[in-house]
Amino acid sequence: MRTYGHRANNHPNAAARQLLETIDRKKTNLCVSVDVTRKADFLAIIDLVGPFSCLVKTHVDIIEDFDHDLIEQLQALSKKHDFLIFEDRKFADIGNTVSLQYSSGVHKIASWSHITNAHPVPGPSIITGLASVGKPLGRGLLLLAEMSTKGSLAVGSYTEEAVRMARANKDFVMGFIAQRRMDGVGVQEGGNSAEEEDFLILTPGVGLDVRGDGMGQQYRTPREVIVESGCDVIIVGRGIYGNPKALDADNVRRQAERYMKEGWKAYLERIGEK
Ligand code: S5P
Repeated sequence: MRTYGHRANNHPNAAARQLLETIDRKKTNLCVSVDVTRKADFLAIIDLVGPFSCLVKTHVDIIEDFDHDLIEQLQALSKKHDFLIFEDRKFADIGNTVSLQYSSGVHKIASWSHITNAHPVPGPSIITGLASVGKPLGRGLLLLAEMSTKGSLAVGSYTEEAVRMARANKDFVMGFIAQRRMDGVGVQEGGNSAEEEDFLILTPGVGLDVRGDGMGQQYRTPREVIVESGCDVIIVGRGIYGNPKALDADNVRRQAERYMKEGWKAYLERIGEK
């Protein structure tokens, strides 16, 4: 199993390279998902978890007092703590519509988010639409090949088609939101193996203390995700910041460090350097 550093040196996708370099430099494969509705809480949590993260995942459409200053502060924190930004927009429309949703509106996602994601449900045209905006900016796209939720429909041939769509668009698609490595998935008999592809696998549904949230979310441990399923980045939200109505700064910092250490320990085990 190759190291993050080795993969960074060889990756054809600029955003993937940047993420792998950040992981290698900071020795963390933790992405913190910050799903809170107040700008002040959002920025405070990111300032606390930034030192432990390679990537910060946002849902800016849930923030009640969103404004342009929030983006400026987010970008300043990204520089201060050396992490990338991933707006978890989950685009799912026709090419023309997603290109407008990605570039325009209140949020102007493409102008500040290094990475975003899309559901493959509309077919390859969703990648064409998003790439028309994101590729000239050096952005990267993740396809949702699987989901962490109970009863997800993103399984079987849907997942296989998602991987084929990615293979046909490697210049912009850098990897997947998925629950396991996708090497060889969807490769037809007699077809090329997945040898020269290196899709990054970013995996949500990660928690050390509980197995679910009562609303369909399912949690696995960093070890299950990184060692057993061969994923690259753990995405952790509530396991780190807890209840946003009762934020405890010391605990947020402690939990971020805890998940960072667990994620890195699992990676070292995977590459055989335990
Ligand atoms: O399959 C998925 C895909 C995503 S991007 N399952 C998920 O949970 N997510 C996102 O990861 C979800 O939108 C949320 O922002 C985060 C998980 O948050 P947590 O609080 O359950 O760790």
